[in-house]
Amino acid sequence: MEALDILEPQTGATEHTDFLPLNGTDYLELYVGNARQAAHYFQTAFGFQPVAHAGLSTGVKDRESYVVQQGKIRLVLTSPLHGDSAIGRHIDLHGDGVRVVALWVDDATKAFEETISRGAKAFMQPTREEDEHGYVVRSGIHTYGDTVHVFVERNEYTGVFLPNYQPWTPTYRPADAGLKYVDHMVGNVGWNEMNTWMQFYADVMGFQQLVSFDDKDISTDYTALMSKVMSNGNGRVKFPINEPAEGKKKSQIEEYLDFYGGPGVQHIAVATDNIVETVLTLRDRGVEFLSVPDTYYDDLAERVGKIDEEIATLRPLGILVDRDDEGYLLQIFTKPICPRPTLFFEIIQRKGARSFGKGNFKALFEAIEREQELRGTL
Ligand code: TYF
Ligand code: FE
Repeated sequence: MEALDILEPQTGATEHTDFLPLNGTDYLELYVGNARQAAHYFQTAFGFQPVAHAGLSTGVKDRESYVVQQGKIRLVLTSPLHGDSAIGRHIDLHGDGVRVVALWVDDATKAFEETISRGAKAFMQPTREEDEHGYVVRSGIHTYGDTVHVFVERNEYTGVFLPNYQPWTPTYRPADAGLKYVDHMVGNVGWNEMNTWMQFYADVMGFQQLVSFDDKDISTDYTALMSKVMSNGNGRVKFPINEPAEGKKKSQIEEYLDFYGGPGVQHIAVATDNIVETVLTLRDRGVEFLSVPDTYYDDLAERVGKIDEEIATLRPLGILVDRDDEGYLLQIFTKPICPRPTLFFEIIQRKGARSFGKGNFKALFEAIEREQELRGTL
């Protein structure tokens, strides 16, 4: 089978009408303890640009949100303004984390109706919001854990982000780091729940499994996990889903579940078209990456064949390389960006490859285990 064939249902049907057409990821909203400082971190360390703000000064009474953007990647950082709030409880339970994975659609009412009729649990009824820049319609459904998908219809909106947000125009604007778009977002789910959530994305959202040779059924010395990738029809939205498995010691997925207090978003993979430049910039600004042993590079040329980059350039930066039948990819993983060992980022550059880096899993998971060891959580 080719690296990334979509597994067709065994019904004889080969044509599917996409009942949930997605234009891509619209935004990711993180609930965080201090949105102001988180925005500063994403500006300073990752090179996100200030876009919009909502809070007391814009008539919002219960929360403050900062919107930052780089390429097509839009993050919303939200904190509650009072105690005993739903946002505050989310932060208490999970630490800083992704609450909303918002998807850009042409019709948020239809997206809601199609998914609800297929069994989704409603989070937000289709809601129209408007201001002098036009209108948006948003609706939402629940997914794993406390995570939700919000469908955003914004084709008739020209404002900076959403109604109730004002442009945020600080003079502090560190340069961007070359990040372009969200490549994939990974969910960690509970023991034996992977197939349930794959079925959810298939049945409720019309996604299909990417049958790639990097389906993970992995046990390194300690880390054991299973993972499969679901993709929407046009391939713009890809959700790998991990579940823990029994291994010699504690699975990194179990560690996540313990600290996050259940299922949630594990990593956000963001694409660059020059990973060397991007990683140099991020390192310079204090972003910390996992490192692999130097020996990883000894047989790299043999494993991946000819690549455009010099291995001598990749080695000191810790950039990983993998090849599939369509090309190759370069990737690197940050350490968790929060006190809890939960959410982290992946930087990825694709040069033809559409897979997820199977050839790197062993080295990567051993690097994660070394971190677990340091935390004493193995
Ligand atoms: O998204 C992926 O599949 C890769 C590899 O816990 C990966 O980025 C898989 C599981 C995991 C960390 C990275
Ligand atoms: Fe990934």
